[in-house]
Order: sequence, then structure tokens, then C-alpha cells
Amino acid sequence: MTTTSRETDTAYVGASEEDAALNALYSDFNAANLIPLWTQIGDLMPMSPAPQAIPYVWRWAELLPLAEQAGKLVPVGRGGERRAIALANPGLGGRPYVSPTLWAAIQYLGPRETAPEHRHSQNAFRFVVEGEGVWTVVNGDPVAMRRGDFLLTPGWNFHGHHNETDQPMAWIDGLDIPFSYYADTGFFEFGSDGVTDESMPKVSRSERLWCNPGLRPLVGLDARASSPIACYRWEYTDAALRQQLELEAEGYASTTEPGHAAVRYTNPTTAGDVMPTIRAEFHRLRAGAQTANRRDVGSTVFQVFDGEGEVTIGDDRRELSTGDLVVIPSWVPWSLATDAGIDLFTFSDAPIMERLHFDRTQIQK
Ligand code: GTQ
Ligand code: FE2
Repeated sequence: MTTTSRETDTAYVGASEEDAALNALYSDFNAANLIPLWTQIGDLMPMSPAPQAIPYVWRWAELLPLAEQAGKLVPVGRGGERRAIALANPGLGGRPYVSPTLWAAIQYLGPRETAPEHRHSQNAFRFVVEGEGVWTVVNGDPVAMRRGDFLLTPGWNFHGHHNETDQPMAWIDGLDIPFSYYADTGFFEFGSDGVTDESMPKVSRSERLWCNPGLRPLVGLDARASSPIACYRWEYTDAALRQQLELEAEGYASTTEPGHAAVRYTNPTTAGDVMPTIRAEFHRLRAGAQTANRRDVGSTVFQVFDGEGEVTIGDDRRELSTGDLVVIPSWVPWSLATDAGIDLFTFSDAPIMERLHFDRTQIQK
């Protein structure tokens, strides 16, 4: 009887009267700051991720001259804090985000310039595609920045940068700023207006304590949320990749797919990712190699460190050369191919996805 009574009600109310009542209901919803699910569900709960961020390529040849120009026109100092220029994904409504979770920027420091010390809850790293001469001082420990190095500034560590040469230097920064912004987790404190230690050691105290292969100092046996290694030096990354490819050529299982060497930067106190929100890896494809087409939940950014190649993102194919930066939004399929060989630095929000059990991957063999 209940089904017939509903039909009867509809017939009784009448079509135009019902429209008017429905319009009134929607305007009452609106006035009461309520939104019904049924008008939003396709957007809110897609059958699979439908990112607003789009796949995009930034050319180093375009970024670097603009950063140089900013170096001429815009001072660096307290207030603005950093001469960092964010890669703004065109799908994200003008926000300075490369993806919904990640910030990527080119940072530029002119000769003898200093970016003052500060600390924030956001986790940060730097990757150096070219140049040297800047020391980043992390909690009073001066860390030299050189080509191919991957440097960490985990959340709430004081850090400032100073260029001790007569040459400018540019590098890329990666942070979890957008994730922190959406989740309202941000805290910030100013530190010294300069840097607290102006010495210029080749090797940081952090590396002297933590960077002896396979050896863990007994003063550091507790698990830490972020890696205590301030800098992962290029010579080790390069040697690891070179040896994977040599071992592959000798017939040993050392690569995940033919001609594709890869390493993940890890936290030696957990063997997990370097920071709670950011995964970082380095990949090398030998000449003629290509990767499987894959897609992952979460966003990935990479920078070409050396060589040349071709990235296929969805149906789009782009030539890449040294310094170019690419963002792959969630669940967009992509692959890489190279004739000459290519080296890539990559980072992603995979630790967030895995920790929250949102991670999913599809690999097309
Ligand atoms: O170098 O401390 O690109 O705090 C964004 C925020 C760099 C930094 C960025 C930062 C920094
Ligand atoms: Fe910072």
C-alpha cells in the first residue's frame, strides 16, 4: 500500500505545484547552508579519480630566465622569506599548487645573498639540477648544495640558505604546502635574520653521523618520522643506478623492468619514506628503454636531470630535455621512453596515500 500512496501523493500535488515546492525546498536548503548529495554525487564521488589538476610540462629553458629576472627585480629577505616561484597547475584555479597535495618551485639565490632562517610544519626538500655554491643551514648544520644532491628540511627544522659565491644558483623545492593548507595544519616561526652558522664545510654533521653505508649510530636507534640525513649526495645515487644497470647486463636481477634502474631515498631509522608526506626517487633509463604504462592514486612530479626522452601522459606525447618538470595527476596513465638515455628525479604524495589506505596502482604489462 505504501507504493500506491506515493503515486497518489504525486498525482494529488500536481506537476507545476510540485516544481514550485521543490524550488522552494532548494532555496531553503541554500538559505540554511545545506546541499543535497543527489545534486553533487557525480562530482563528489566519481567512479574513479577525476582530477582537477591537469598533466602539465614546465620547461627549464622558460623557468630559469624568469627566475633570473626575479633575481634582478625582487629582493630576498624577511617577510617574503624566499625567492621561490611556484609551478601553478592550470587546472587548480590559479592557486600556487602543482597538484592538490604538492608544491613545486624554482628557487633562486643571487651572488652572496642570504635567505633568512625560519621553520614551519610543512615538510620540504630541495633538488639540485645544476650549479653549486649555496649552503642550506638546517638546525645550525651547514649543508652544501651541489648538482644531483637531494636535501631535506623536514617539518619544524630551522633552515636558511646562503650563497657564498659570485655566481647565482637555482634549484627546485618540493613541499606539502597544499596538503597542509587544505587540512589547516600550518605553523610558522621566524628564526635568525641571517644564518646561524656561516661556515662552508664540504660535508654536513648530519652526513658524518648518518651516511656510512649500512651503519647506524647507536645514538640514533629510535625511529624518527623523517630522515635525519640532511643530504643524499649525487655520487651515491649515480653509483647505485650505474651498478644496477651493470648487474643487469651481467645477467643478475637488479632492475624492476629492462633497462630501468631506480632507487628510493629512505629514512634510515624506519627504512620508509624520507618524510611523512613526500616520497622521492631517482630513475635511470638506459638508451632505448621504455617504462610500462602505469597509473597511481596520488600525484607525481618529476624533473629531467640528464638526457632526453619522451613522456606519454594519457593520449598526449611530449619531448623532454634537461630540467623540464612534469606533473602527473592522480590516476592518469603515463609512460616514458628514451632513445639516448634519461635520468629523472621524481617525488610524490605516495606516503599520504599509503598511510591512509587510498593507494591503488595499475600497471599495463
Ligand atoms: O626554502 O624555506 O619553495 O619555506 C617554499 C617555502 C621554499 C624554503 C619554498 C619555503 C621554502
Ligand atoms: Fe622554508
